[in-house]
Amino acid sequence: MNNVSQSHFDAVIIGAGFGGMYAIFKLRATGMSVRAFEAGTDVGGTWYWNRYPGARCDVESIEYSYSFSEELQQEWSWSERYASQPEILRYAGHVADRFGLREDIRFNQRVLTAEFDPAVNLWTVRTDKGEVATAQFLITAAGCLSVPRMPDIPGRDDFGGNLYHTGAWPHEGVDFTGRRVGVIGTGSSGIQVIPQIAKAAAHCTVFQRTPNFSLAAYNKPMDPDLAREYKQNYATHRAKARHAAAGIASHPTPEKGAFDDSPSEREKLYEIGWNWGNTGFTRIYKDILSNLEANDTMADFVRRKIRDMVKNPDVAAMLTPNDHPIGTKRICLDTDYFETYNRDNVSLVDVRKHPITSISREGIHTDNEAYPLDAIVFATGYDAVTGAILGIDIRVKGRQESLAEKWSAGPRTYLGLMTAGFPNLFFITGPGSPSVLTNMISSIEQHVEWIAECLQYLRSSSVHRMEAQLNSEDAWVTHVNEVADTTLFPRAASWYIGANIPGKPRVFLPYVGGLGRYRARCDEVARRGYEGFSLDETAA
Ligand code: NA7
Repeated sequence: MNNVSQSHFDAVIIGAGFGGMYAIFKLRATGMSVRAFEAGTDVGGTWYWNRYPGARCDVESIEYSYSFSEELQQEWSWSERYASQPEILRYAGHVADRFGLREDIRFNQRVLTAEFDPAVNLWTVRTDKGEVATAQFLITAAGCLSVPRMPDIPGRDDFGGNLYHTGAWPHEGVDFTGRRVGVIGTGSSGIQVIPQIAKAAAHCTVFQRTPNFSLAAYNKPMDPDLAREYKQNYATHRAKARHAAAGIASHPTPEKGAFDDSPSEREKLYEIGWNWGNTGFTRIYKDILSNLEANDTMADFVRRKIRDMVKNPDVAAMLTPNDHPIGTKRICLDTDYFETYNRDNVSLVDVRKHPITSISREGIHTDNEAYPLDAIVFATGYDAVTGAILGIDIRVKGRQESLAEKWSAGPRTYLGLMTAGFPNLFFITGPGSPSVLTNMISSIEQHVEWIAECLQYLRSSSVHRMEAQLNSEDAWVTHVNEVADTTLFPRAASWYIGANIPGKPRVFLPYVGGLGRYRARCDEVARRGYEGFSLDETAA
């Protein structure tokens, strides 16, 4: 089969990360033939590419795993509270082996184009290796954080040392011993990689544009009692996660607002929350992400923690976030991040004050200084949520606009699952769905299960073509924005809103209403015979 250059399937899946893998499993289980294309040489998606030292999940490992197989969740054991990238990649490989997923995946093939022919109700997908596949259904599982972004700094490619991006890390690893390393970016990736680089390098210079809120993860070996308890009660924990806002069972569902407690009671709760070491910290009170004054009480608490951890008060001030409410950029979880700035071999450069002007053969230049370097690490993020989808030329025969053209002012979807005018095309964790605001695996499972059920319904009712209706799409886009506007999220210039990419439309990309509420809506739509979608029974 490996040499076949054209073939037909019920569904083609783009990507073999956690979304694509589960889609293969689930659709196959319903009797469909599938073919997945994956640009990497193995499964794992984001966890395949992000091999930088310190890469670790910010959802507790016990929850960051598939729930669809009782045998799988009983037999797999995590070694740490927060799993490291190598362990998550081993888990992905284990799942692929256990369910024989690799036989339906073409690795090392990047999908370049996909075209739907309405005359025959078929998608034709072409890859960079010349393989062509046709399918009635096309499912993108290309990842929300899978297109690394390296800013175009003048002279970048003239640099005489090595350039790295955290999201495309060399598989053989990098030895920073004795080297002068510059790191650009202090988002989750920068905050994880900087302490690791600092331990090895002769000197680590961090180029920071925006300081971020980060909580100590208090990572540790897996507590055997917790693991045992989870395995005994997985059904209960998973059910809770499925209906939780972030798809995480351990997150609190607070009833009180921050001002329902006295300042000292708040302080006590924040201290407990801090020592918990979990992103659920921002859910201690129900109004942290919607009321700026409430948010300030929590932000101030974390700012004080930063001042306590960083010995040099000037450096502490530079590291203190003050341009966005806490939680409105993805909150980071770290191991020794702030303490790393107490090391003699680490220095911090404020590039908002003194912007990077160029990179030369020798190193990085700001408007007031030159920093000679042997290596530069870009921890500068991704073209998030839409980048991977729009990296593929997606078209419908006879329709003038490509998907990229349709979305030129921002993505438009109905439920984040489909977009009007592009029949039989489904997005897993697409824009307009909770995706990156949740435990991705919870969101992936919800989408894959909804899509698999939908495809079964279409087949059993002889529907050959399905697409989102324009008016339901318009209403959903309005709803996504309205819900975002009831929160503090739009106040941050974050990748959630496309602000990290010059020229990217500023549209709030994920659905902030919570996974539980979103799931109920999707289920209701299905129960009503896929309300808001057009179902066409005409056979091609
Ligand atoms: P992020 O969160 O997008 O962070 C990127 C960082 O890089 C952020 O600090 C940016 O500063 C900085 N950046 C980007 N471009 C530049 C330039 N040109 N100059 C200086 N600094 C720059 O990406 P991550 O990989 O850390 O995390 C992505 C997600 O992965 C994370 O949220 C988790 O969900 C996992 P800025 O804030 O834009 O001023």
